[in-house]
Amino acid sequence: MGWLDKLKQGMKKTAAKLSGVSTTDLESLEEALILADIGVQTAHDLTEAIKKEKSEKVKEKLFEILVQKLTPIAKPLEVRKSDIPFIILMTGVNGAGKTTTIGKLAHQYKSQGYSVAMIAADTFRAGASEQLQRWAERTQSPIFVGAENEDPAALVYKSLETIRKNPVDIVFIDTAGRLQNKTGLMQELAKIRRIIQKHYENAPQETILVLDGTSGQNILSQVKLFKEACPLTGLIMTKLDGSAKGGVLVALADTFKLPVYALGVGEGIEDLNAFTANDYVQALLENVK
Ligand SMILES: Nc1nc2c(ncn2[C@@H]2O[C@H](COP(=O)(O)OP(=O)(O)OP(=O)(O)O)[C@@H](O)[C@H]2O)c(=O)[nH]1
Ligand SMILES: [Mg+2]
Repeated sequence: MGWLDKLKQGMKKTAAKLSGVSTTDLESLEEALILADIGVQTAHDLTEAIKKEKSEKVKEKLFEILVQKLTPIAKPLEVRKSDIPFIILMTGVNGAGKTTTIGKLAHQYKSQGYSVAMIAADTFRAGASEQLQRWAERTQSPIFVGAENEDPAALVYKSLETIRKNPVDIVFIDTAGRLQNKTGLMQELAKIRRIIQKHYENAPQETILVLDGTSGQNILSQVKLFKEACPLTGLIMTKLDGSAKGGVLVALADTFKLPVYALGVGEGIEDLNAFTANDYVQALLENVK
């Protein structure tokens, strides 16, 4: 199955929120857009813009506006060869898909010929390191694992010391899940970031917030609070399959200017792809007439 079909399949539940809706009935369209988690204001703005459309081509207009909105945040995650080791710090709330996404990305980069290492800086949850270890084995990537409850920042420091002597192209740092309102844990994240900078001034090149696509509007608060604690460079949204709230990406584009690098539509190693506005909007509006 190609990516677009996979995305359409994955976004079925979100698209279902817009099924049976006709672009000629703007009131029900606005309602359906809200139900798909696009956000109240955004849904309103969209229908207002469509009202102004004089031609019959209302769906095309809706398509065009959405693509225009999303294009600025649809950016690929580019590894800059001049900036190696390219360090990618993964953050997010519990269960968002951080560890799985590292596995999927490592797989992609390995197949492009990059060397990859992983640091399991989730030293608190039992089984967290083992989970990353399985992805390291699958992708044949070296991995740094700490002792139980070891200070994650200390582990990161030690690991980067070794990486300095044995350079790799890309380093993924997996961190423990943390709720955005837990100040202590957010400070820990900032500390990990500072520790990385003791080794490499320009690092981490990427600090990615992984978002669970089933969380709906709560995602907006996650982005806001993580961003305050630790500068983010981009977002990845997982679990678009199984989510009926996939429209929240549009709300993200309206609220923050952060790039969205990739979308996850399943648990498998191949179930992650770069986010492109066109494919996403096509999947979203699949059932709109
Ligand atoms: N359906 C689906 N499941 C996913 C996706 N991404 C991750 N998962 C599943 O979500 C669950 C949690 O994923 P993890 O990668 O462990 O999430 P995490 O953010 O590392 O979790 P913590 O370390 O506990 O905070 C696992 O069962 C994954 O297989 C996705 O895109 N779609
Ligand atoms: Mg994890």
